[in-house]
Amino acid sequence: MIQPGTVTTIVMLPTFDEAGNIEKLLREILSLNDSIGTVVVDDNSPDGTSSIVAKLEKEFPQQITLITRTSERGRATAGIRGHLEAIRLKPAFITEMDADFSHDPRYISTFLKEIQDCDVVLGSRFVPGGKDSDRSPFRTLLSVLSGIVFRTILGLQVRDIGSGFKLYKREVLESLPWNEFFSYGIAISMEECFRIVKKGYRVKEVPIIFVDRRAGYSKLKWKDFFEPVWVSIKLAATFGRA
Ligand SMILES: Nc1nc2c(ncn2[C@@H]2O[C@H](COP(=O)(O)OP(=O)(O)OP(=O)(O)O)[C@@H](O)[C@H]2O)c(=O)[nH]1
Ligand SMILES: [Mg+2]
Repeated sequence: MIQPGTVTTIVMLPTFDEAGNIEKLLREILSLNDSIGTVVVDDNSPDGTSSIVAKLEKEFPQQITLITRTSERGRATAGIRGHLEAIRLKPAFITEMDADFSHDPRYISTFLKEIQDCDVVLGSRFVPGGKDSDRSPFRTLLSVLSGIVFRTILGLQVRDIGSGFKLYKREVLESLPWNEFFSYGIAISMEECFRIVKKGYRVKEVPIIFVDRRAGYSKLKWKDFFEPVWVSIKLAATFGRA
C-alpha cells in the first residue's frame, strides 16, 4: 500500500473483469519511471482481478494500492473513489486510464512532459495525429457524433470530451466537488472535462492512438450511451455553457 508523499505520479485504474490485462499493464506502468504508483479500484470482479492485484501489491508494496469495493459497482463511483485515494497520497500528478490496453501506458511519459505548460493533458483521438484505431466504424461514428452533440450542448472547444485518458496536476482534482457529480457510468469522463474547463483550468489535447482492448470484454451496454446525453443537459441547465 502506497504511503502519502512517496511517489510523484499516481496512475488511477478502475477495473472490472480485467484479469487478462491487469498484471502486464501494472508491470508496464511501474517500469516507466521510479516515482510512479498505481491505485486500482476493482469492484470485486468475478474473474479474480483483485487477487491478481493483491499478489502484485505484495511484490510492489510502495507502488500499488488496491481498493476492492464489495457493495458498489460502476465506472463513475469507482473513478471518484480512486481519485480521492490518489489525492490523499499527495503526488504532483494523477493519471486516469482504462485498464484494457486501449490506452498505451507509454503515453504517460509524453503527458508528463506536456503538463509543464497546462493543468490537464487530455489524450485525444480527434486532434491531428490522433486516431480511434481498430474499432468498428459504428463505435467510431458514435464517438464522433456524441462529441458533436456534447460540444453543442455544453459549448466546449475540447475535441475528445469523452476521453478517459488524462493527466492532471493534483490541485485540479482537489478542487472538484466529487460528492456533487451527476454521472454513474461512462459520462464521468465528460463531466470531469466540463467541470475542469468551467473552472478555468488549461486543458491541452495531445494526440493518442486508441486501440481496441487487448483481452476481456466491453462493459458498455446500449443504455449507457444515453447517460452522457442527460448528464450534459443537466450540466448545461445547472451551470450554463462553458
Ligand atoms: N471498478 C469498475 N471499473 C469499471 C466498471 N466498468 C468499467 N470499468 C473499467 O473502466 C475501464 C473502461 O471500461 P470498458 O469496458 O473498457 O469500456 P470501454 O473502454 O468504454 O469499452 P470498450 O473499449 O469497448 O471495451 C476499464 O478499465 C474497465 O475495467 C465498473 O463497473 N467498475
Ligand atoms: Mg475499453
